[in-house]
Amino acid sequence: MPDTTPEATRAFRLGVAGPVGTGKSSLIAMVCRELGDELRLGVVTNDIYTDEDARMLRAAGVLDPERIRAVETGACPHTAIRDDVTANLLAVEDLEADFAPLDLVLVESGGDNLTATFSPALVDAQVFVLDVAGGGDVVRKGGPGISRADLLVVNKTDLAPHVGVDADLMQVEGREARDGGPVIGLSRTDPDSVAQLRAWVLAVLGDHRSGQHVPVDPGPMAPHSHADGGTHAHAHAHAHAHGASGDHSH
Ligand SMILES: Nc1nc2c(ncn2[C@@H]2O[C@H](COP(=O)(O)OP(=O)(O)O)[C@@H](O)[C@H]2O)c(=O)[nH]1
Ligand SMILES: [Mg+2]
Repeated sequence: MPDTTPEATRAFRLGVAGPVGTGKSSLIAMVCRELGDELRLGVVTNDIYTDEDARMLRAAGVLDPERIRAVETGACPHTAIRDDVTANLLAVEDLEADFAPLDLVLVESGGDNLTATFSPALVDAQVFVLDVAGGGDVVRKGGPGISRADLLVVNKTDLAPHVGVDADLMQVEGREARDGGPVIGLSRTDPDSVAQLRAWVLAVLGDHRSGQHVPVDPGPMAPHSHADGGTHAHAHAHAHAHGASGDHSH
């Protein structure tokens, strides 16, 4: 082990949150593919009872499988990224120690909830991922991740015409909800959008390294969805659709 200070081995930790199926694992695979040659990367996934996300990412072949670790969160994935981050911190620190020095560790949330956010004790910055298939009104329903994550991604813009959603309008509404904060409309089929994501990651990493990046807490799960019938119904529709499909590919 080289004699390095904790600072020297401390990677930039980037959380990726958002509802199940919006494309968090795919976005992480994309970042690994785009930046794996120039950055030393690690990934931590959070799943309720399995290591499905970690296995999907290992199978994608975008990163040395050893650099992808799974945390099994039990029933409450949002707790493991927000209220008791111990298991996640240990996984991140193990990765950083095993592969020191790392530049970037990506942490995928379990995605059980529209309003789950990461604690700033776990990540330095966070991306919140929505997709057009979740419905054009989901941005307006809001939540701390949508309004205050470091980046909002409106994913799968290629699907917009098929699901009758205006992806541009979703992005406009996202910027309004975020007081002009960054929003990227993303699709793996749109190289310009992939380049925008890549540039954003490099910019925030640069800010982190130069001490200009200030971690922001988006705030706890808002008194949002369970107080508000509309949002409540939406969140559960999402979960049920996923469960009913029997698709565990998230
Ligand atoms: N059409 C389309 N599908 C995508 C895109 N990104 C991801 N997906 C698909 O969305 C589904 C869920 O993706 P996944 O990354 O597992 O979502 P997660 O549950 O948020 O991690 C998978 O079938 C992906 O192939 C995209 O840009 N366009
Ligand atoms: Mg996933």
